Amino acid sequence: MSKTLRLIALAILAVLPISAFGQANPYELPDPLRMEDGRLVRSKRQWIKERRPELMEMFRSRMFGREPGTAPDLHFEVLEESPDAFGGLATRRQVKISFDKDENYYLVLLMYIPNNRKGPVPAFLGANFKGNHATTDDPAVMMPSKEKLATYQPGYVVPDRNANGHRWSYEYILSHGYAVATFCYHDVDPDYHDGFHNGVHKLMDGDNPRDNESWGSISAWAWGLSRCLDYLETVKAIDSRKVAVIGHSRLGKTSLWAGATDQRFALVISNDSGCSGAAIARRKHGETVEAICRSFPHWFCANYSSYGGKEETMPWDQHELIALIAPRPVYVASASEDDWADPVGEYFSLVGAAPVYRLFGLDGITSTTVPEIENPVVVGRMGHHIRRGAHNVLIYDWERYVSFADRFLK
Ligand code: GTR
Repeated sequence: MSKTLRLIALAILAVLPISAFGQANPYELPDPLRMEDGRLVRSKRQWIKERRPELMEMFRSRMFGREPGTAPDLHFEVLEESPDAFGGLATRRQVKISFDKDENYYLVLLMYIPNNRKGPVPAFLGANFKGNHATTDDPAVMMPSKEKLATYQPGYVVPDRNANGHRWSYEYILSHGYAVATFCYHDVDPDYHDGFHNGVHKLMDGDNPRDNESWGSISAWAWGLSRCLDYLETVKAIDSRKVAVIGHSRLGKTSLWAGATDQRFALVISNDSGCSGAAIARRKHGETVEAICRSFPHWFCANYSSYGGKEETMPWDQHELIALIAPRPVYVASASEDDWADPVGEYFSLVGAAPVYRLFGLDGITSTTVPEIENPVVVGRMGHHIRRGAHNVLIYDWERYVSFADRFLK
């Protein structure tokens, strides 16, 4: 079957009997291996030198915006460290990662490093929603400072300690030999639309006027993940060539974009990233481009909203965001009740990216039958599961991520 026919077949199958997840718009995916000038990509070299940069340009100019280079004065200060975390399982370290000389712009990274290690260990890195203190009941984790809180959305209410602890299975991760690091995403760019005067946009853009391709918040959070990786590169206990970047929901969109923009990330995990993350936009199932741009215009560059209701005119689709991770391992997870994120569309972005992995001589997920709930699938460097239940990150998800990472990072 020709490539075009295969893509059409995939499109038709994709709207067939997966009634549990509802119906979707019929669609035809752009071929990730077709250059804008019509040429077909035939080699790894051509992908790396020509097609990948073309796609990066597409995502930058039309979706996430153009991220700047590194911070003007990146420096690190260990604020606290103790080897006694979780009854001696891990060393906790809290680090201020500052972006400017005067330390007006910084994030606080919370790290746990397993004590039982022989050499440098691989790590998971991901941003969190509610603050480091909300990821655990560890009482030594610092609350956000008053000074930091003053930069968050007016009226922001500090979540309770451990409010999101169920999302961070620290002891499980650590006991499997991984370090784990996280920061609150508001530290990098508070998640509300104030015209980009807050967060690192202000620092990095200065007085430069914004245009339709200027970076949005997802791009800023991804930039923050890269600055954390800069720090991890200085930590002897961590093998910085083995850092998996992970995120849930809007932060799953962010981990995918971080994996695309920063190829130092060795493995990329999208947990329920949905619309503008792993989900195929053309399916228009659950959240659409129009809906997301209406609710969260600040997440993207201004150009993105012009595709609202016109997804079929997008010169790309989200399988090409997955393809930008190739040849590195990528995992896409969904939850059965998370219809808003379109689990079927999330699955098909893996299938749509598989031809690019193939170009690297790697197997990928190619079955056009969406796997059953809680029937995880790993093929080559692609992993997938649909957890039973709602939009969340739970131990079931972490168990799959750790076992997937074991294949590549151990
Ligand atoms: C929803 C949004 C989704 C997803 C989610 C989240 O309101 O529509 O795209 O990002 O928020 O981040 O929890």
